[in-house]
Amino acid sequence: MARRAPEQDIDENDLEVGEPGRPAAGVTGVLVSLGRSWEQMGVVRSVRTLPLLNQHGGFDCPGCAWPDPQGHRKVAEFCENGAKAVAEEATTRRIGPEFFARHSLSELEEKTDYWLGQQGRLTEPMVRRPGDDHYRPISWDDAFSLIARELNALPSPDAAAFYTSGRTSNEAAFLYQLLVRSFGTNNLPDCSNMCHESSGSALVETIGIGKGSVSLEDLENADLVLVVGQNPGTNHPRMLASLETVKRRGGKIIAVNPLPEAGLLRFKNPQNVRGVLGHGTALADEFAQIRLGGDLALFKAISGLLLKAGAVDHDFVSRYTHGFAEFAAQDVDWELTERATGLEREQIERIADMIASAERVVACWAMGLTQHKQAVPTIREVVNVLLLRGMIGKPGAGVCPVRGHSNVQGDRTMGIWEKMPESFLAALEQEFGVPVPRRHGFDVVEALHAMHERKVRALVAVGGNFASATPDTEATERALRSLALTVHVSTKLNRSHVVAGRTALILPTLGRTERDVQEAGEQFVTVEDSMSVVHTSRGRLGPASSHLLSEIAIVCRLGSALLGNDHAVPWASFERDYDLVRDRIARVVPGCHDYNRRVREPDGFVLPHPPRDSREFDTPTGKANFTVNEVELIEVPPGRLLLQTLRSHDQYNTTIYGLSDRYRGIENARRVVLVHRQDIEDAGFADGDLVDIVSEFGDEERWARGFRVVAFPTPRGCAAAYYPEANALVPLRSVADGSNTPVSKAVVIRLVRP
Ligand SMILES: Nc1nc2c(c(=O)[nH]1)N[C@H]1C(S)=C(S)[C@@H](COP(=O)(O)OP(=O)(O)OC[C@H]3O[C@@H](n4cnc5c(=O)[nH]c(N)nc54)[C@H](O)[C@@H]3O)O[C@H]1N2
Ligand SMILES: Nc1nc2c(c(=O)[nH]1)N[C@H]1C(S)=C(S)[C@@H](COP(=O)(O)OP(=O)(O)OC[C@H]3O[C@@H](n4cnc5c(=O)[nH]c(N)nc54)[C@H](O)[C@@H]3O)O[C@H]1N2
Ligand SMILES: [Mo]
Repeated sequence: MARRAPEQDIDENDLEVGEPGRPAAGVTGVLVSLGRSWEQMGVVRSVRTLPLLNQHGGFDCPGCAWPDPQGHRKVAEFCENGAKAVAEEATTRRIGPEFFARHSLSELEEKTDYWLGQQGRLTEPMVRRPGDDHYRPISWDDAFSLIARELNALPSPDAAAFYTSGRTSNEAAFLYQLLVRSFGTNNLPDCSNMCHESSGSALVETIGIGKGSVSLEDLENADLVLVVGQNPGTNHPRMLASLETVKRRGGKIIAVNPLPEAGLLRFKNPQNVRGVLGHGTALADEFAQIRLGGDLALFKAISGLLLKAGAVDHDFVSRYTHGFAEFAAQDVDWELTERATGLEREQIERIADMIASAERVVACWAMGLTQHKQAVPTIREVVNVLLLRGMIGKPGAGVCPVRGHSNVQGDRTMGIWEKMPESFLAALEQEFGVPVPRRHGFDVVEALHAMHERKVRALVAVGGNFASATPDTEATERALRSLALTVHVSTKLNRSHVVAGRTALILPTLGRTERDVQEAGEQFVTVEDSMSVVHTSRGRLGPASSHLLSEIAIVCRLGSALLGNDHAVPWASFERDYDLVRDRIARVVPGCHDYNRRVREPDGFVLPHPPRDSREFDTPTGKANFTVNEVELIEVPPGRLLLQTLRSHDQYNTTIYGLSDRYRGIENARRVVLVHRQDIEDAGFADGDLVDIVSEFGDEERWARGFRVVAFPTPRGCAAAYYPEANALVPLRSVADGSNTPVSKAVVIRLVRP
């Protein structure tokens, strides 16, 4: 296993390539996670921490948003990558004022995200003042007054953008959006804008609510599960155990993916003896190796085949849906379908047959669908197939957009959205007696454009790594450096801190794993998982430093500093006792009545979901809507490739844990571009050559230099490189229709010799 000392950075010449496609998880996964934990937190801290992961009374895994089983939980309800996420936060490494005295900003700018993240936990508030090349310590009080002064000096509240990443608790998110709206703007861009926004848009239009309709039990009781555009072996490893259950009960799995991802094809369950010792379960019964962006055409063709075979749930369609006649009048263009998908008609027919004969179908998807220009219509087509078969609001069936960040769904429920509906804004106004602005705010892409145009002059971020997660790195960094103010509430150092505005602050905060004691005693927070279950999370470790404040405390103190001690919102009492925040959530947020009592139930509670609960669809037609969507072929000129940017097995978004993309067989390097062997040859290169990548968008060109080409079994014409290194290539203007999500999975590129 390649591990470097924290003071070293990545040496890209150490690349090793092995055979991809070894079984996912199993014994190696357990060993890797223990190794990483011991290295970062020491044995005693690991033994104390890991058993509390996802247990009643313990803390919610800061990794992904995959739900916990209700009732009985296994002793170790975590996975290799969850353990790495914990180790990353619970590390015993620290960086305080002496670190920032030793390293200037200009020096830190030269480091990779990997190096920055490996330095350890932030311990004290720091400020970079105009013209200084160092961050220096600042007291909390001075930090809040300085931020308040800068924000109040802006020409308008709309000149600030307030970003959130999806780790923020429900309580912190609720207070944060209240603070931002009390200040006078709806500029609340969040990581969801780059993530499942397309799912939200498509689901609201078609079924009236932007959330998944299945429970964990539904998924495990399905007799057919589609896993589309998702790599669960790496990004949602605990999902593999549910997929294994599906298989054990005789169900089938169809994987649709351009890459033969190990977790989809074979899985060894580390939580049972058979899994640890055996050869693993072959998961996918059918693997459709689709071209990037081909899914709209695929699902449209599947619908055509279902219609032709008469495999339609007419009772469901007539009682609950709208738009069937127009939808059913379409013909399948097979030539277009084969060009878009790269799949053979026979395979699509086999898949349609499997769907036609299944009683309970769940469709799961993630970034492989959401980050395309046609993401929204693509997801609408997935919904069309399920509607045809009556698969919404039925046990063991439904839509399952698999969420990323552990509380990204909860943050939305709490009002982190630049365009919350009027009903929410009115309830907020009524509850607190503060005027709430109605004009929609900026999402991530709009905020970036506004920064370029100097309309936005300040960025405040609760969590995340705005500089590295967003598209068009070079231009984005220029925009961030030009801001009057950047403020980051963070646990660890990242690129966004070193791409500093004129005045820049780092506010260090408690993580999920840490005990949070306030005046009213020890506190817990609440979160919502990917399946709308709301439950508590309580950290147990001692804080990384005695100077840390919780995110809630930071938001409350900023609230008092910015809006005045006599502000209508009782910021100080909210900081003392989080129950008081939850009482307000109960009164403002739909579905959260009696919140304090219900979250204290052992498994928490499930938020209402009308299509799932009672086949009610809150759409303008009052029904679930069939939609008609046109296939747009992605134009790739000769000699060009279509590039997707994705996660390796050893990272959490922009946080790089290490350099081992084990299941794909790539070790020790991250600046690699995976290309089909024949395409490498056709471009006049050899496997392992060093190349520069040029992205082409209209007449714009973007460069990312110094990548190794690696021959990989991707479809012809398709390539892959890691996020965030490849973000420099993603054009800011290339966005999904209807959701404005950056198109990170289809970038037209050419490879050039350096
Ligand atoms: N360990 C770990 N866990 C994580 C994260 C992490 O970084 N590390 N990130 C979290 C977050 S925020 C999120 S959003 C999720 C992300 O979870 P994923 O969506 O699984 O993440 P990606 O790596 O972006 O993988 C996209 C997958 O879609 C496939 N794909 C790409 N384009 C297409 C296409 O056009 N069609 C089809 N059918 N497939 C396509 C890719 O080959 C890849 O397998 O994971 C969450 N969990
Ligand atoms: N090219 C390309 N770009 C992408 C994607 C892609 O697939 N391709 N994926 C997109 C997706 S799906 C997402 S969700 C976004 C992710 O975008 P972000 O959410 O902005 O990025 P992260 O890397 O998850 O943020 C990591 C940082 O969060 C901070 N942090 C960690 N835990 C905590 C905590 O408990 N509290 C606080 N306050 N801070 C904490 C740490 O300082 C850490 O450095 O990126 C998007 N960008
Ligand atoms: Mo995400």
